[in-house]
Amino acid sequence: VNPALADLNGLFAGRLLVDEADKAPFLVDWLKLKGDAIAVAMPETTEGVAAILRWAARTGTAIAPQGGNTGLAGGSVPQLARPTVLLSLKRLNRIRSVDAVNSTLVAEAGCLLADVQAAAAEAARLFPLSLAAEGSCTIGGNLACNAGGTAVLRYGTARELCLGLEVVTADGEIWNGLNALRKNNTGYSLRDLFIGSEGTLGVITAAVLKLFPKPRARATAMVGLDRVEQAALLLAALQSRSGGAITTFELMSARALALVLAHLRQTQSPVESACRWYLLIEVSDQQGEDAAAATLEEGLAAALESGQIKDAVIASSLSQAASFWRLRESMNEAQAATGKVVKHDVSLPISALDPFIAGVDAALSAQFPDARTIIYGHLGDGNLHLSALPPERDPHRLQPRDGALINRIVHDLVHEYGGAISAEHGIGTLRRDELPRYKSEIELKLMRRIKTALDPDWTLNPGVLLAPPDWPTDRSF
Ligand code: FAD
Ligand code: LAC
Ligand code: ZN
Repeated sequence: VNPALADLNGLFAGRLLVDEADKAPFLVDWLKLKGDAIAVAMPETTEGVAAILRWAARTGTAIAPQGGNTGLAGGSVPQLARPTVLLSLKRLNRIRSVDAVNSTLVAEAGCLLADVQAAAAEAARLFPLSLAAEGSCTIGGNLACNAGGTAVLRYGTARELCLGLEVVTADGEIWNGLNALRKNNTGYSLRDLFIGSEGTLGVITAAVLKLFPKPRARATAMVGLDRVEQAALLLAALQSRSGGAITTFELMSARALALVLAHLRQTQSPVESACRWYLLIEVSDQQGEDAAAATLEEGLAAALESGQIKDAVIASSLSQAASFWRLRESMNEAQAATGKVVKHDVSLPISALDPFIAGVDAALSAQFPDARTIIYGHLGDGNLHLSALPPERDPHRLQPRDGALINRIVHDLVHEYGGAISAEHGIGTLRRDELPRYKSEIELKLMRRIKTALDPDWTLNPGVLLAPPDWPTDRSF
């Protein structure tokens, strides 16, 4: 046992876990990546976080912040070359205040996203960030990754939903930036620097979040069609017709839908016609139920008539809408049940989605004829999740080197079309070594300068996002 740990134990109010069995659940992530830590610290206050960071700076220990451990980029469990304390924010989980006049709420980092949504709803407001992991991910993790989800089209990513932050710096100082200002041009936006920095620049301990009026009505539909290009045109048409009231515009390939239906043991698809692509569309507005449904009905009827889409079903009840959502939200579980999956999270201009998909399909099926590729994602944001599933009869068939080749094929094509190799999950450790291939040297140099300015000893998540200077080059995760 590290002797400095005894000292740490006395430093903060909260828990320190050192037994292997107690630490174990924190050290494996959703993708089954394993990590290691000399201890798991669970502070209950911001001051407790600061005490841990000061101890880490003194003892040269690395710190790996963790929220709900639902991240999909390999950044939430420490896979570090130095002794590391995993800093779980889960017990720092109070809603500090709700301000109905300013339409803001202050939540501590460890609040579950679902609890933040519930606190907003209690004040008759909406906190719109929404993703399938919302019952287990934390608002601190959402901000650290600049999470997206299924309502970005209307409300923006986590970054756009945050007005202010409280952050503990690498040397253990507390920055109280919890202002609720909609406008603030008083220098560099430190808030925006910490958001999306994946725990490499500071530990987020609380945030001021923006609330919105609750929509008075929602209308939900599933649509079948054969061309992604037509889906992009449909989005533009529905946006015009509804005055920008489309909240969700999600895409699923036929294989993705079949996979999730089989996983849920559902024999019937909600959309009767066999199509190459399916969409989950939601309109939400302030006009009332009839108006939302009418917008969707009229828009889809026009699209059916012009042959833009092949089939459409509008949910006639809340439970039917929930059953459409369940298909989309079970997509990750359905994949996890197939074995080792090579996942992607790419973003492209919406106009490039169609040619990109054709190119990637051709390239992957030439190299891996028996791998099964599924595509789904947030079409309205130009964000595709593309996963290569293992061949059905041989779930261990895809080897790590196959994964690397698949990544290379997908990401090179993304780059060619002016896209990004991560849209919403982040770089983590999984994409770290690919980043230099796609970012310009000047961007990487500036990122490294920012890292060394804020965390000169590389205490915070060393090896996440950027490799430290002394990083062992022969180590591959
Ligand atoms: P963790 O996984 O614990 O951590 C993620 C990263 O943030 C790590 O690098 C960690 O060090 C850092 N971090 C965590 N907390 C803090 C903090 N307080 N301060 C500083 N750094 C911190 N993501 C989307 O964007 N859109 C989706 O639609 C989506 N759907 C998902 C569906 C499923 C079923 C699953 C399992 C994941 C999904 N994700 C999605 C990914 C994941 O849920 C998000 O990235 C989420 O924001 C991570 O939050 P977390 O609290 O679990 O963070
Ligand atoms: C989703 C996750 C993978 O969209 O981001 O389901
Ligand atoms: Zn997603």
